[in-house]
Formats: sequence, C-alpha cells, structure tokens
Amino acid sequence: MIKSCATIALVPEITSGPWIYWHDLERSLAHASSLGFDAVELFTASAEVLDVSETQLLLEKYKLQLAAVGTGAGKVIHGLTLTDPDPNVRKKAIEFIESMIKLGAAFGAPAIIGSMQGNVVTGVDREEALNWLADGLIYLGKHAASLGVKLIYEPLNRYETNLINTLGDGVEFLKSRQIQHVGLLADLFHMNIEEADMAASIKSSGEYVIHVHFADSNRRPAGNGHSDFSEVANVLKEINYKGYVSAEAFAWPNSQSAATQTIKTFNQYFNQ
Ligand code: LER
Ligand code: MN
Repeated sequence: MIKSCATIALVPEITSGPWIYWHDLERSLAHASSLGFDAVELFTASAEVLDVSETQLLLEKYKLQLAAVGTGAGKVIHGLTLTDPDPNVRKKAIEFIESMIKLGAAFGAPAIIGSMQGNVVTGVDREEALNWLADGLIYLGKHAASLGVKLIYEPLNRYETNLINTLGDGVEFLKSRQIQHVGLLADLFHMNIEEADMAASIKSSGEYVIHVHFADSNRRPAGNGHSDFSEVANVLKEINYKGYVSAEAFAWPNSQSAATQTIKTFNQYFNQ
C-alpha cells in the first residue's frame, strides 16, 4: 500500500517554502492525524532542535510515523553543500548530514539530500564536483546503513541544481559510481519541469525510487495545478511502490486547506 505523508517546517527563521504545516509540531500532528495521514516528514534547522523521546511520544499519541527528515537547512541556514570548493565546508556538510541521518534513524526514518547537493560553481570542473558528490553519498550511504536506514538522494530541477535533474540521470549516477544504500526521491514538482514523461521515468527508475514528493505543477497542493496524477499513481502501483507520497507543497491557501486538498487527491489516486 502507498502511504500518505505531510511535511512540517520547524525552522523559525524560514517563513516561506514548500511545506504544508509550519512551526507548531503538536498542532500539525493533530491536524494531519485528524485527516488520516499515515506519516509526517520534518524539516528542521539541525538535528539538535528536536527532542527524540518527546517527538516519539507525540508521534505515538497521534498515530503517525516519521517518514523522513529533510537536510535542506544545512544549505539554507548554514551555507553547507557537498560540492562546495572549500574542503572545510564539504566536511561540515558531511557532518551536518551525518547528524540528520542519526536523528532520522532514531525513528527508523531516512534523511533526504536535496539542496545540500549544491551546484557546480564557477571555477570548478563538473567532473570534480560530481566526484565530491559521489564521495559524500558513498560515505553517508554507509553511515545510514550502519544505523539501519537508507539515504535518499533527490534530483532537483535546473533552477535549483546543475548536477542531476532527472531520475534517469540519478540512476545512472548511482550505478556508475557504485553508490550503495542510497535511493532516489521522485519529486513530482521537479519532475514536471525536467521529465519528458513523469510516469515513464518512474517506471524505468522504479527499483531506485524510495520516496515521492507530492505537489502539483505550480507546487501548490495536488489538485491545484495541471499535473496528471493518474498515470503516476498507476505506475507506482505497477512497480509495487510501498513508500510514502509526501506532500511537499506550499501551504496554499493555508496549511489546513492544503492538507485537506492533499489527502483528498491522495485518496482519489493513490489509495485505491
Ligand atoms: C527538497 O525536497 C526540494 O524539493 C527542494 O526544492 C528544496 O526546496
Ligand atoms: Mn522535494
């Protein structure tokens, strides 16, 4: 069965971005639970800001799983990426992600590397940047596996990274560099920009897809844009996908309506 999930942003400094719920963990969990979501995905400033036992109790109280933790704050707040030309920054990026992997693993949840992959910046050779990314993913994949979880790598659209933009290129990268314990995230917003055919791409990369970000073409909650979810849903069922379809979408027009719209579209396409 495909499972539903809603994102919660818990970073006080950040006030806009593609997350359904904002700032208040317990209120968000209570609302997601009341709508019947299976899980939540958390976006935090660091691993330290979350009290593991308190969060475990809250998740139990609201009968929700933790699906994944995002690491994007490592870039947005701390300026760290795996492809920064400065080896010191790359080292700090690795340490930040390691701490997020450990946080997620306490709940059996994987960490996501999206914007922390960075970019090939001026003055850096593309091959060198890809080597740094591969080295980081190999090391972090092993770290995740040692804690009993996988690591999730997310191709992003061209306006966010010039490294890997499609699932196909993601598969090729993981295979050719022999990167273990790392699966791919199919973010339907990025894919709507980059893929010729979202469903076909998921089908051909199927065995690597371990997480899905769920948003419409305009990154509003699914059902508020022009993406067609029926083929994507059919193909996920066809490949026997059992992971989360996690709403990483704007809280448009507000968190409550965004969550309600998301679960409605989820139930329409993915929960049959
Ligand atoms: C992260 O999951 C993502 O999709 C990026 O666009 C960062 O917002
Ligand atoms: Mn995403």
